[in-house]
Amino acid sequence: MSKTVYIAMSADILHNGHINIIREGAKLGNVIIGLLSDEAIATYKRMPILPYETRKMIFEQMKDVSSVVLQDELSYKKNLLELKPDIVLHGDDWKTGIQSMIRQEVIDTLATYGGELVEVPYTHGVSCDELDQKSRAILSTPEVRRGKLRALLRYKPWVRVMEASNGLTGLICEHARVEDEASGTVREYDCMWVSSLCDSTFKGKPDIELVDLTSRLNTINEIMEVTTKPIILDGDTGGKVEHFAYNVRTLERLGVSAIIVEDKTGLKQNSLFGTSVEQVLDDPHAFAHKIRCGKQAQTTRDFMIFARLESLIAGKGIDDAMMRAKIYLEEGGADGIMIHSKEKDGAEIIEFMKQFRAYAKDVPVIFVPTSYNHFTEEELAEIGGNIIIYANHLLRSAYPAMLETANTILRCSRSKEVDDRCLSIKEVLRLIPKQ
Ligand code: SPV
Ligand code: MG
Repeated sequence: MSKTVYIAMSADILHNGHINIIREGAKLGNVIIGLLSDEAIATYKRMPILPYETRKMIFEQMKDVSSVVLQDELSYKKNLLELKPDIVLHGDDWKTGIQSMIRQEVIDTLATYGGELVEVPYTHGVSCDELDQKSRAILSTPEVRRGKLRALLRYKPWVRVMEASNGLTGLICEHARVEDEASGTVREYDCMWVSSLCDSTFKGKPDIELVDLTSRLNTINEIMEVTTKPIILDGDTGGKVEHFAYNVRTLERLGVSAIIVEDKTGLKQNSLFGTSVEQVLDDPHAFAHKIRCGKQAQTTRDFMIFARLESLIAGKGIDDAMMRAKIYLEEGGADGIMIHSKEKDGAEIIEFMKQFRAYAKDVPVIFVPTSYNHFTEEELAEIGGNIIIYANHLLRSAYPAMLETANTILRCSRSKEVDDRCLSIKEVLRLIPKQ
């Protein structure tokens, strides 16, 4: 009887390396492809371009493939114990690096029933990074980019978002990555937040809706030119209802995934001032009407409008926030809410979420934990957060570093003393890759 050969793959971009390994597998027996789910792929790299069902169909057409099964996590263990294949086949490139833990688990699992690991030489000349680079043009088209936030909400336990305020900070959001060897996964930012506070501050202006939409669109364009990740726009109050409907269409056309609008009126002040400045909340029904007009104006299913609740910022309490949340969702048709708070202990967020989750189990909720920053992402997700935004941390860390450099040069009448904490010119020149 033929042996069974298990090969796990994500194969979002199919290349000759995949074909080679399937061919090798077919020489050894009947090939079972353990095809990674979209969720599993999203945990270790970007979201797949092709959904699971499409990738499955492609493999099912291959003559060297006997069957395709779902592998819904990076770990092979569950499938191996269930299917007990005689052989697991893999390229020999996983002996070192973050995949080595997964390899060890495969070896240990195979040992429990006498299975065998066969490793074949990795197909050189195939660079996934290069293929990924080539696919960037597709990934950054408005159609593809726009739908990514909804997909992330489906696939990820929470969506991690970082502030991007220009091309350079956009590149940081795009490329920052930390490998977690223990789980064999890679951590990246999923999405970018175009903050009104940071966009204004980088321009030397106050955060009072003075930087107009045309200027904000320039920022978005700058970021889009060099990135592929989805964008959430901080839409301030959303402006006049009549303008909001137009602006939603513009954003949608550009490929922005979502806008968050806050329920304030009059001269908008940044929320982190709290009640030390006048924070005037809009009439809840008027604000719901604004959201409704935006929802009616949009032409795709992808685009999302989040209603940002400022009750806690304005000192109006949880009951007011709950009352407004219901109106914005039920009358306005908002796709989700953002609950904002500047309390350090996070107690009011926890209390609000208890009540909100009892009312709406699945509505996406956004947190901006600038003040209550001791919570980990896991803890925030546990409370009920779906999107976690680090709203201003690149700006806030860059400014003191730049100021210190400027002052040190003044003090020393030369730049030698700051050289150690500056990027070398060589690094600067290599920082921005040619497209
Ligand atoms: C922003 O980043 O501009 C925000 C979030 O609106 S906050 O500054 O916390 O109000
Ligand atoms: Mg803002």
